[in-house]
Parts: sequence; structure tokens; C-alpha cells
Amino acid sequence: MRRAALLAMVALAACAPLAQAQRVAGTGEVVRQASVPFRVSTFAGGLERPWGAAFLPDGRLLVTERPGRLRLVARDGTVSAPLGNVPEVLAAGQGGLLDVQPAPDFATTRELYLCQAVLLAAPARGTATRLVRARLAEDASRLDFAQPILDALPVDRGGSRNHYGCRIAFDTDGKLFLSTGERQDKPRAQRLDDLAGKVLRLERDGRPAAGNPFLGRAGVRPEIFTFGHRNPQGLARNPWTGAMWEAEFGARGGDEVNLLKPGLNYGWPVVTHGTDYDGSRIGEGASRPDMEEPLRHWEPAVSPSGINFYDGDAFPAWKGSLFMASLNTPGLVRLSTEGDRITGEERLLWGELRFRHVLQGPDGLIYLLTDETRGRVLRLEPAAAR
Ligand SMILES: [Ca+2]
Repeated sequence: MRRAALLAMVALAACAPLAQAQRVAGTGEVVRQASVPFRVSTFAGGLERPWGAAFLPDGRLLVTERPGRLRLVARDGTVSAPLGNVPEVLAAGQGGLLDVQPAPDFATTRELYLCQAVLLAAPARGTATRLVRARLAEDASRLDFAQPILDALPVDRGGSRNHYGCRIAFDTDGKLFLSTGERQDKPRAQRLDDLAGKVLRLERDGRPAAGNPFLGRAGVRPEIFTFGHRNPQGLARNPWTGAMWEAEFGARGGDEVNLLKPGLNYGWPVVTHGTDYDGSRIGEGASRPDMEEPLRHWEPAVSPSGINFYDGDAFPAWKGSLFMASLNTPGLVRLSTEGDRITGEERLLWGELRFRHVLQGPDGLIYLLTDETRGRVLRLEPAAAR
């Protein structure tokens, strides 16, 4: 019964032409052609290219703006002035101030982590993904401490301003996971003496985490947890299994959701289900026995950015879903999961708006960051069935 309903839902979603998209995002209108009817309203506005966000224990929402600002959104949607003492970023191309994530013990330490693009001066002279450890001042007006703790070296000297990855998540042991993009230099994803195109697992001070798969291996960076990634902007811990899930952009098609297992190779650019932008083949084909297959892949592209699992009570039917913010085609993907498997897919607000991130609020509602110059935080709440 459940499976039949799911299949019908997927078929419905697949048939909905983009031209019929409702264009309701943010208006307060009810979306009824979904497995659960919901209302979409604007919770907060006036944010320039919001990229990362996280709720604090007091219910306020920390939001980054890609040009280099960090703000707090109060529970009534009021947006603060930019916080002081935020590190300088390289705001160009896809780079800037990207993710933010409070430490698991934020309530006592006020510690948080930022991921950003950085331009390093001579002698390095190039760009990289950078992780910063910071502390939010008691009055929340500024960071009273902000210290870079890891650069995904070597720097890019080829002039790329793209593919930084840059999502942060914590595992059940409190270790910090950081995704890094391959900086549009494909072979870097397979090089183990290189931190680009990887997912790293770190102690809170940026050192390689205890138990990492390559600790003590000569010529291999001990921070590496998994490798062979292209541009991973999605990272989320499955709250039921504790496993870390990842989403990454393919080139033309080949977007992926992966289940991360220590030390494994996720294939890029040796294997991919997509092609290059000119239609030419990349690498050796779609799969190889010694490389990990994605849990799911998409052709044509959906361009997945932030992901998060939903375990709230406001949408009981969606408990156990993985939500994925999609840029192109713009919209929200909902994947049903059982354990660490994907069992179905539904597309919401499809063709409406580019979403950079999706997260669950302390109220169990779903919050979306729009990828717009005048960006917003949208809120989805259940609506009564008609
Ligand atoms: Ca892959």
C-alpha cells in the first residue's frame, strides 16, 4: 500500500510539466499537488545570496550571505545587522562566506564553525576552501574569536573561482565533517596528498580526527574520510543510523547522493553517470567495481546544494525524508528513506525558485534559503486538506 502510493506520487511528480509550476513560493498560497498539502510563506527577507544557515538552541537562525556577511534571524523573522568580526572572504564566482554550523555543545561554549573561500597571499598565492573556528559573543552582535583552522591545500593557481564544496556537519562522536570541491581541476579529486574533492573528518581544532581511515599512511593526508568527489555542497547526518550522507553536483547530469563510508573512492572523475558540458564522455564510464556507486543519481541534472533529514512532528508523513535544495531545475527534492536506503522521490515547488539550503526548524517546520540577490528564508507549514 505504502509502496503503491509512493509510486503514484513519483509518477505524478514526473508528469508535472514545468510550465504549469504554480509560482506560489513565498506568497502564503497553499500547494495542494503534493503528498502533504502545505503553505509557503516568507519568514525573512533582505538577505543577499544566503548560503548556509543553522538554528541556535534559543530558536534564532544564523544565516550566511555569500558576499561575506553573517546575520541572525529572530523567531519573528526580524533580520539583524551584519555581525562584527566576521573573517574576510573571497567573494567571487561561487565563493564567499558559505556554510555555518554551531558546535554540538554551542549552548555552553558558543562555538561555531564557518566555511569560506579564501585568497591566500604569496608565497601560496591562490584560492582555497577554508574552515574557521569562531565564538559568538554573549550579546550575539559579533564573533569575539575567529581563527582559520584548515585550508584545503594546495591552493588553486589556475584562476578557478568555483567548486569549493564547503558544507559542515557533525557526526554522532562530535567529529566535524567538511566537504571540499575539486576546484574545477578534476584529477585533484583522486589525489590523496591533496585536500580538494574530498570529505574530511576533523577534530574540533582542525586536526585529523581519531579513527580516520588514512591515519599514518605515507603520502596521504590524514584528514581524508572519503575521496573522488566533484563539488559536494550537501552533507547531513542520518539521525536514525548515524551515517553521513553527501550530495554533489555532476557536470551535465550525474548529480549524486552518496552514503559516505570511511576510506572509499566515490569515483570522480574516473566514473560518473553524467557527461561533460559539451556532451563528451568523462573518464571510463558510469561505474567500476572498486568505486562507490551513488545511492541515487540524476540525469538530467537537479543541481543539489544543501541537504537535511527531517525528523520533525509537523509533517508526520514526511518523517524519515531527506530534503535536497535544488538550483537547476529549481525546487525541492524529497527523498523517502528507510535506514540508509532511498525508497522514493517527490519534487516540490518544482520549477519555482533556486534553493540553496533546506533545514528543519525547532518548530518542526521546513525552512528554505532562496538563491537570489534579494534572498529570503521561506517557511513550509502543513495546510489542512480541502
Ligand atoms: Ca560518484
